[in-house]
Amino acid sequence: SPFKDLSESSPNASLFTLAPLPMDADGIAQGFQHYYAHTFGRDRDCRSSYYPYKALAITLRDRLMERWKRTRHAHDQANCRRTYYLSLEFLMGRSLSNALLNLDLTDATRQSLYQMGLLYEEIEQAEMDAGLGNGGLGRLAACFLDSCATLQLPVKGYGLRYEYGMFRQLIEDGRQVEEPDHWMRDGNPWELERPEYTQRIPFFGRTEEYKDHNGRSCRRWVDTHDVLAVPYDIPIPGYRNDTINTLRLWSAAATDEFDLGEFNAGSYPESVAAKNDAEHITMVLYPNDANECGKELRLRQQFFLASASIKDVIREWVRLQGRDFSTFADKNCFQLNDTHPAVSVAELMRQLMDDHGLEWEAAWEITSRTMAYTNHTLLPEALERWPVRLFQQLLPRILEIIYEINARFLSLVAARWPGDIDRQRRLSLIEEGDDPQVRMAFLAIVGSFSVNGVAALHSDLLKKGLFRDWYELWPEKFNNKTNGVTPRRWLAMCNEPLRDLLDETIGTGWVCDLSQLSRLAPHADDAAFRARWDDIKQANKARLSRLVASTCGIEFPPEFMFDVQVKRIHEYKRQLLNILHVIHLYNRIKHGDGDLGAPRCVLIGGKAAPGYEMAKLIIKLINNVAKVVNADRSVSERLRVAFIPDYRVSVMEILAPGTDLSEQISTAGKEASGTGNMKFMMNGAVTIGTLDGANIEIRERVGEDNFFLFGLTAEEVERTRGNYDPNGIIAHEPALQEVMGLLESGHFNQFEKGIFDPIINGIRSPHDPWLTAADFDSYRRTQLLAAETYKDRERWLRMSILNTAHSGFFSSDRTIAEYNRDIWKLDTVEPSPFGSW
Ligand code: B1H
Repeated sequence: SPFKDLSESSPNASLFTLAPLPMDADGIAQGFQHYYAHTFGRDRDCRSSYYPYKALAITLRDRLMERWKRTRHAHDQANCRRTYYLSLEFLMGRSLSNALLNLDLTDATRQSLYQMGLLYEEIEQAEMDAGLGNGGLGRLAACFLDSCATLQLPVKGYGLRYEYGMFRQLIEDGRQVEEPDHWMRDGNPWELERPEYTQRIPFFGRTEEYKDHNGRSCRRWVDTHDVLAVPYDIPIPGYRNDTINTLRLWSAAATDEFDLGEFNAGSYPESVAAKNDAEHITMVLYPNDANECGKELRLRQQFFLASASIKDVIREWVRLQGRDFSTFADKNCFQLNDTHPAVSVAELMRQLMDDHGLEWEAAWEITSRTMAYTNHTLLPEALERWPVRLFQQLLPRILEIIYEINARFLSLVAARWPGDIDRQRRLSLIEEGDDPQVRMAFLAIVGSFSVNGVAALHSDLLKKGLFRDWYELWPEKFNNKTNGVTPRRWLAMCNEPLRDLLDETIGTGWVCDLSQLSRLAPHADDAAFRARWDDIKQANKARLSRLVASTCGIEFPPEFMFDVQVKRIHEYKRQLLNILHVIHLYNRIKHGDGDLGAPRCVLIGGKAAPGYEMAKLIIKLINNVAKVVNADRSVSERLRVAFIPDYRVSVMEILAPGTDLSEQISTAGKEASGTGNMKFMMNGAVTIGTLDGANIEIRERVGEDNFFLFGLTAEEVERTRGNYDPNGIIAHEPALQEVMGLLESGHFNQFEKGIFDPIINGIRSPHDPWLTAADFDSYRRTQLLAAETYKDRERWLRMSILNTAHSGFFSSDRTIAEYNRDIWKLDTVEPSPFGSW
């Protein structure tokens, strides 16, 4: 192995007596020029922005590196309790601007680049988004890492290093076309390969009984096909505090063993090529937001993450503490980001018993005091279940352990509710039937000491609905942690003009204590302050407008109201309701109705899962409506519509600051929380929304006068089920009837006859679970109110300021402080001083 220890005589010590790197413009320029000219060999003829980006990234990584080692050293020294955030998704976006902001190097870097004749704004654009997530759940993980580092909590993220992230979305003839996102093709300057910490992950094979050296009978997993897990570390900088935490991403690689049979039969190339299979595990992110896919490769990914991460944690444990696991649960906590890594419950049991010789009871005591589970959705189609036969084949030892967990658990249920067979069936980890399934959420609950939802309403609905039996059994496990977003990326970084105004008005403390934004509230009554607020919003709208012009070819006049809905395309999120309202406005304008409030630009963006036909059809409808509206001169002076392709983190950084009206219009009870709603609010957008997810808490904080509420409540939605009559509603509401008339006449698909029939039938179906027709009228009226309010400039500016002022609660710093207070119970750790290791 190339990783053996150096001999004792090696001059190791002097390697680490480096002076800290300079943190000023000259120092940055020096580092930059060195990498640009010497490492990448660029000269005058090179015009590409990619090499300046890479040279700058490595210059910064050097400065992260020294702090990173100091943080790691401090964690080891403190022998502190730690948390591991296990997630199949980390939607990091770009890292350059974030590193600059958190290291306080933004101004120095701009200046030194400028002196070298380069524009930072251009170089920044060369970085590809790290799109290793679908949407809210993945971006939440990224915000949480930022907050943990900023709060100096010893938390490490564990995920997968997908070669291909979230697909790139093109729009061709109004339809979504997917392209692979080979985001690492030109390298990733932020990662550090750690081959010395490679792990072996078992798959397939069989289990057998054997006697250990004490004559005790044990079980083991044999004849496995192993895959290597190679870790790559990404630095996670805290905000100006010298703490750098770690995100460790696993990459799959083949072992160096050959199938000797094939090898000896002379098929050397074939047997080497067969190794490809192993590397496929981390090839691609599954693009199914809130939708379970049930593919074997996905289960492989889940076990690969769980097994490699747990092995890594146990390796560190043994290095620092030896083989005594008696205090393991006091020092370690795994937070499961939904059920995707839930197989960790059984895998930790397996490693403790099979690899480290613990008895069942001791292993279970540790596991069930170590795991904590966050649920992110109530949608039945997103609840993970895996066929028992798949487990049997791929992970036979894990299935055995799940059966044993279930048997012991069901006897507990039988003791508590004697004879209640139906309850045992309801609570069983195994769903019986022709093709029995493992219920992953139940495995996560049994094995965890904490179960939380992601907004107040969602956590409540979990207790009353989906997990009702479990709540009755273990009420003390259940808690709520309302989501948040990081104010560094989502305010300080993406909205520089507003950041400067905030600094000037209330000081700089808000960046790490967002509740201080409340001190803005009195300024809402100050006309001069409102004028400055207005200027900033207009500048941000102009920037958004340039983006829309360049990506969609449509002009958005900044004096119009900017009405934005960006999120994954899903029926429950009701982009359809939005576009029906657009059709309604179009219809009113065509009929010469002048009473529509302010003119508006409607922007919609988001990706549809590639196999989700209805979602793809909704994209097509949006684009077709946009085409008709924008082409009609008599309409486009009042209304414009665009679909922004390839919506992603770096696009939201431009959209959130430039938005006036934030669309959060899901069917009540369906959106667990939402987090885009919080980003818009922080940047001074006013929300039009239903009483769903975190919208409820947003409205509570900003006050009902500063929120445009419409639609049925979650309870009313439930009560409507079974006696819903959309056709009756349509017949009694002329506005909706006219909209349906236009749709049904083929007005938006003149040369594509019938293509929107599935949408029309959905709206008219008494079984439409999303109740689009039921909420239309309320939505239409509330939209009218918003457009009228927008015309009252001073009133609107007040609302905008108050939205920012009351958004402090939605900082992920607050969320993480609550996770820590109630679940993790970690102490903060300061990095060791320079040169102390
Ligand atoms: C959320 C998911 C999700 N909930 C399955 N569930 C996935 C489910 O690839 N998969 O199989 C991927 C993602 N994502 C979102 O989580 C909720 O819909 C939002 O309401 C919430 O804000 C977000 C963060 O909690």
